[in-house]
Amino acid sequence: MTKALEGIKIIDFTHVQAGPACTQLLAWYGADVIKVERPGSGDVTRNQLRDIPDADALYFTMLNSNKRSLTLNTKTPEGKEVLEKLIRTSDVMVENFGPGALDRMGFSWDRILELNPKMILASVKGFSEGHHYDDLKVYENVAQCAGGAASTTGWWDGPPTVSAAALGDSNTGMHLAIGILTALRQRDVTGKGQKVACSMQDSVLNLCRVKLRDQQRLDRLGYLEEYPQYPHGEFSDVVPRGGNAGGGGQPGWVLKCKGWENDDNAYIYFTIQGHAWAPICDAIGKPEWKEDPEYKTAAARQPHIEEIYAEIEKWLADKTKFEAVDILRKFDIPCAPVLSMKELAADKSLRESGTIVEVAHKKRGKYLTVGSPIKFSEMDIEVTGSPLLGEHTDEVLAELGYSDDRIAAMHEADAV
Ligand code: CAO
Repeated sequence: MTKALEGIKIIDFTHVQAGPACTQLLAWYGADVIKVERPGSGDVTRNQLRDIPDADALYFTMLNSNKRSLTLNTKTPEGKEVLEKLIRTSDVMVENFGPGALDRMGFSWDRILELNPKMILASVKGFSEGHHYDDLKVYENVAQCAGGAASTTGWWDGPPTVSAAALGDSNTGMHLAIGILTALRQRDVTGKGQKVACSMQDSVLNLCRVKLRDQQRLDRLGYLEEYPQYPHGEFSDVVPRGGNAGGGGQPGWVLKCKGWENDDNAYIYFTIQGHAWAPICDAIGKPEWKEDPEYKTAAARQPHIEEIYAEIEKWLADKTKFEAVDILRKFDIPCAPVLSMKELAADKSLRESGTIVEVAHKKRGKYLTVGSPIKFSEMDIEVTGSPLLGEHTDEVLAELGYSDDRIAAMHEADAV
């Protein structure tokens, strides 16, 4: 079976998480992704948070599968020459260096276009070009703070809180992947390359758009009916942090199940979907609430929402999170157990679907990684181990037409 992106050659000039997450996705779908790394050290994540001495860290292996690794010192004349050849023969170059680094290296957009007018140059930066912070270097949590996630996450009486989900890094990489595929499609029509840029702030904000919705509602109404602050608490003039409240039109909360005293994740998320009120009453043994005017409508329930959650928790007290979900699913109630990473790693369905896969690595042995979250009916996705530093250097140089002697000389000069 052919892969959708077979024949697309990508210079992967990325590091840490945002860029590598993007190029890994494209590699899964068949692109030839050549990761360009500094000789000797490579992507900084190879060494960060190591769990096995002398073996690439999971931080690296889980973001760089299905790629080839080429070491290249692009600040040497030989390194620049190799990069130029790569640019001439590739379709896409992806980078997430600090602002201005590519220009300082001698590869401005104008120069890249001169080398290859069909090139798609895809960049991640912390802030978009022209933004008053566009000179800043940015990591995940910085982006979550700048993009509105932190100010709207956590508890109202606590500080702004960042999410464990990589909203700044991997999320921006996913946005960039969409941009690259869009530019490739446009190039099919126009024959021209282009620059594609994603900022981490913008990508976080894109996922926080419901909070911008809420800011405008708050400006108009002075309250937000789905937040825990309503109707008994106070609102200021900014969107508050809402704890675990449902962010849509359905109230919801994380509720304790049997064993919560000793298990940090013995909880379910329970959603009170408006039209499922009758089944909820049946499921939790409160049939009398179905027609009670104090509970019958969403508006009537809101002032009692804490009491309703407390009642559901009483019902949950003798049920594990899995038992509870097995009962509630029969009533069509949107809910799920709160799953720990340990539970997810062992989850049979996730293994069967290829969402969690075990792959082999030359030094580490086997490790778990997250496979493609996108499934295709006409394409199998095989996740392979990440490359060792420089594993494919000679192979790529030979493909570019370099002789064995020239390759040996480049090694000698520490250019590769
Ligand atoms: N050969 C020679 N030099 C190389 C090289 C290579 N193969 N690869 C990188 N370099 C050089 C760059 O040219 C740059 O040199 P100068 O600063 O002298 O021009 C230098 O290495 C490092 O660049 P950097 O600014 O990207 O690195 P940093 O560690 O200081 O910053 C980060 C890291 C992530 C904060 C910054 O890259 C950044 O802000 N990136 C954009 C936003 C982003 O993607 N952040 C998310 C990272 S995931 O959490």
